[in-house]
Amino acid sequence: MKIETIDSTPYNDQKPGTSGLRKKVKVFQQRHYLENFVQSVFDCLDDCNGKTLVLGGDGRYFNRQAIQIIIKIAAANGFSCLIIGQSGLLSTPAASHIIRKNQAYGGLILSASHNPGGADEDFGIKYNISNGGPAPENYTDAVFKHSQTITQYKLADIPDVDLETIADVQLENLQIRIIDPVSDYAELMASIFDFELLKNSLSSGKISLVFDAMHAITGPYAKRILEDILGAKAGSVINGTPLEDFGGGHPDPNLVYAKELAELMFSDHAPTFGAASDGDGDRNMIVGANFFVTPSDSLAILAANATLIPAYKNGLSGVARSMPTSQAVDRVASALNLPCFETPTGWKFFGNLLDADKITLCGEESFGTGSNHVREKDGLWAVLFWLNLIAKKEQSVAEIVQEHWQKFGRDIYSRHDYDAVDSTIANGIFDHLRALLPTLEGQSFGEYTVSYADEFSYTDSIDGSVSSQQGMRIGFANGSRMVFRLSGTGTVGATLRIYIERFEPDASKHGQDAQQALAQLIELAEQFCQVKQLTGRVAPTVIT
Ligand code: VG1
Ligand code: CO
Repeated sequence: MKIETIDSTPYNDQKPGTSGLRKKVKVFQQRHYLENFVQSVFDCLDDCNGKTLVLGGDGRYFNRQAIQIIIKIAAANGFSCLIIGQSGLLSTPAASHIIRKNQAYGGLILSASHNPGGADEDFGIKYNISNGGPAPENYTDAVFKHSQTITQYKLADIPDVDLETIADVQLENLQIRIIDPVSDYAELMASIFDFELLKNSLSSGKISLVFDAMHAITGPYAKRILEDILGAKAGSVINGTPLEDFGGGHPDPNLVYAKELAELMFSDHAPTFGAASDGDGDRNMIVGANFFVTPSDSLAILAANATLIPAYKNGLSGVARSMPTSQAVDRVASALNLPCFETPTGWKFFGNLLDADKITLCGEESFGTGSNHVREKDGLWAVLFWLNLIAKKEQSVAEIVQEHWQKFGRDIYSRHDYDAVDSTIANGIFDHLRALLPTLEGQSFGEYTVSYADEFSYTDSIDGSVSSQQGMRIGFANGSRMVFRLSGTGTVGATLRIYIERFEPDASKHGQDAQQALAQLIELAEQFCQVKQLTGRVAPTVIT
């Protein structure tokens, strides 16, 4: 195999964020841009020789071209086996599983997840390590550093690979395996959940469902598992064909962007269960008939009921949530006497805890939940978990949630996002907050007395690594909390996220609308950060 060494010039903006490197497609299409980053990833690994690499993406614009380029760079860097999803497709959780199942050295996942796709939209790339999970920060920091000085990359002189045909192809020392992207993952799901029970409930129509794949990667997965294997009515999966531009939408599973599903679920002909997934299939939205489940509650409910699921019947070793996620799961952990960890935002922080079996379940407020079955959050897994619970408990989504609140109290929760804020203004807001926090402790604002105000820093209990500046948090004496963070996945300006929660033990008040119940805290958050005043906006871009 002829290997060429190509001279290149470095870029200074290849810093991976919360989940990989995300930029506009046009940025990725610059000369040597993708090549530099991929070579930097490989240069920062110990030795790629003779190793296996998994490759796939969410099917967005530039996915196929990028895969052909990466194949040539991987071949030139000595990988001996490339496992690639047919048509270049792999959902993020499926990629994680395939890395683990094949004991691959790692994988490159091509996705910008919930960011829109298309020639003028976003592309992304992320390296996952041999446990199947996102590379830790010390590695991504090293890649960034290397990318700023890289001067050349290697390219194998081989023809483009046929990604459409499932086959094993041998190119001299390199084996290329084009695999069915769904079958291994479907098998894994069958090993976790009670598929017989699910078949009975779904094929009989006892549970009716609509799954909105939002024209992203989960379409083929949901169709195969929910319709073909479990017998849900044909057409239960909507927007099920992956499109390069996701049909022009945001593949972000919330009530704003999954509009078609939201309208159906809040109508008088709503099915028993509704769900949606994001661009790369790692996140989920759960909706019952006329009832929305907050992701933080979803995590707590899965933890509280886990022993009803075959794979978790012996109980959980522990649970974890990201810092801005509500404290609902903490209440479950304390009732079940389980360890409970609080990590920074982003799945990479759960990896060590899962590997060390300190936790079995974990999740984030941003519609991500997962378990030790892979090292990524997993949208369809959460959907199957809920379906399994509904079938087993013979209750509706609303009944399950309300019963949970009665037992544990309700953590009323909301996140307000301000997208595309001018970066100077956003930085100003955080400088101001940083100065304000130390002055707040002990101060009272109406019924809210500040008991702590700090900037979250995390020390990994397994490897001792420290991640600082992970968001500002203000806690109140009555258990309420607010958190301010800047997003690490946006590609335009800065996205400011404000997370607000209040605990309500009184069951007679559990029916409240979250925005109303949180109104005072929302006002207080504005008083602290002044985002509306400084940006001239009247409302958040998205409220979840
Ligand atoms: C967001 C979410 C975070 C999630 C991340 C990646 O990050 O808040 O919880 O892990 O997206 O998810 P940020 O930095 O924008 O707040 V995904 O589905 O985009 O891979
Ligand atoms: Co995602």
